[in-house]
Amino acid sequence: MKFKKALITGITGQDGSYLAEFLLKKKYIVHGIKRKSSSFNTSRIDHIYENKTYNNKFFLHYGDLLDSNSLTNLISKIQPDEIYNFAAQSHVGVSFQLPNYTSQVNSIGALNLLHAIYDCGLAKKTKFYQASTSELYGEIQETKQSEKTKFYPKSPYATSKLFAYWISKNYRESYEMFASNGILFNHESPRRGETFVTRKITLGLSKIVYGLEKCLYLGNLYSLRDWGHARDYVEMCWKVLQYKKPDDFVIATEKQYSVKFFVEQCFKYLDIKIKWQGKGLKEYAKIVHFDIKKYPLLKKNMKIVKISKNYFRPNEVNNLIGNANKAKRLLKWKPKINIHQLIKEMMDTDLELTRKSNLK
Ligand code: NAP
Ligand code: G4F
Repeated sequence: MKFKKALITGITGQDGSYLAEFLLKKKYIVHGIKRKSSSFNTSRIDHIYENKTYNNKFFLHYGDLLDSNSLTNLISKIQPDEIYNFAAQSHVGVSFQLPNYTSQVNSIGALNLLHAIYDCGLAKKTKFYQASTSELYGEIQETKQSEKTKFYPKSPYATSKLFAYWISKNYRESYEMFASNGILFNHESPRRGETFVTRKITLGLSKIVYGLEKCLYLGNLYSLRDWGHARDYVEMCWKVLQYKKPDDFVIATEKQYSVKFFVEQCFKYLDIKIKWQGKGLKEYAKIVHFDIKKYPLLKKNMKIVKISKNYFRPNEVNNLIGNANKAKRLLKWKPKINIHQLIKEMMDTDLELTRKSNLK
């Protein structure tokens, strides 16, 4: 039996790790590109590498989206059936400080990959998935954003992803390449990077509960996002490449919540009552009720969430919510995990992680 071969860039990231698990379960041979770093960057995939079931099915290679030689060499050697381009400088806030680097990796990186496929003579064989983003909508032009909504990127990250979106379409149209964009709205998980807001909240509150930190500092509490679960969404990335033709799909839960709501739901899950006071940069949440036996290190009236201007961006995307009708209709998909299940999984994992690290 001939197994399909997939190549994943960004395999060490949140989505790359879930997609690798998903494809291995589907009997793919999975190759991943990891970049050279001065410390270990494979913690999200070590469990796969160490799993004997996946001996000779899971391979990691050094490479970098900015090193086109590495990409051409790998693609010509592996001859993948599918490539998932997840690699990126993916932090919107950081992209304002690293605009040039972000643009290189996210824009030219995607082009390097597409052109490597073309140069290897695989334009008609290898399907290409581009990790596009709801950040493309930025200053929204429609209440719910679909594949037809006009883009208005508001950060170096979003503009770099706009290039990647269009260059993927361009290679599709110019060389008949199967190149598709998944326009994914925010998706989170216990594997989310620690500086993205949801993970920052679940990890931050866990550390406070265990006495390792005293306060959680956040930026814009009023920003609205459509949050799904990464494990749910990688199945969609795969479905996008199984569709009968290359196309672009919005993937979203179609539900929207504020950062403040996310914080409140985490406290609710922990069974700690808080009260918000103040406005603007002076807004804060204080603890008004909790079980001292359960949380011996907390104190009543303790200011547990404060606002810091450091976490505001020069240009904010205030309001995102997707319209995923096309994906539901053509790919027969709907999200399985709601925000409360997501919060439960993230809080439970971070509480356990913090408890264990506190024992060391
Ligand atoms: P992530 O956790 O930040 O992972 C990014 C991955 O890219 C990491 O494996 C990182 O390697 C790798 N990478 C960065 N620069 C690279 C380079 N120059 N060459 C090769 N690899 C490089 O991101 P994610 O949340 O999994 O998201 C996956 C993709 O979807 C990204 O392209 C992101 O922009 C896009 N996206 C994400 C969301 C979301 O809500 N998560 C929504 C829409 C679109 P290291 O581990 O070494 O840092
Ligand atoms: O968690 P975030 O940093 O995610 P953001 O900016 O929406 O970007 C993520 O989703 C995109 C899809 O729409 C991806 F393309 C992108 O790669 C990334 O995965 O911030 C969410 C919201 C923002 O409005 C931010 O201003 O939370 C607000 N926020 C408030 N306080 C904060 C904080 N964000 C961060 N990171 N840290 C804070 O302290």
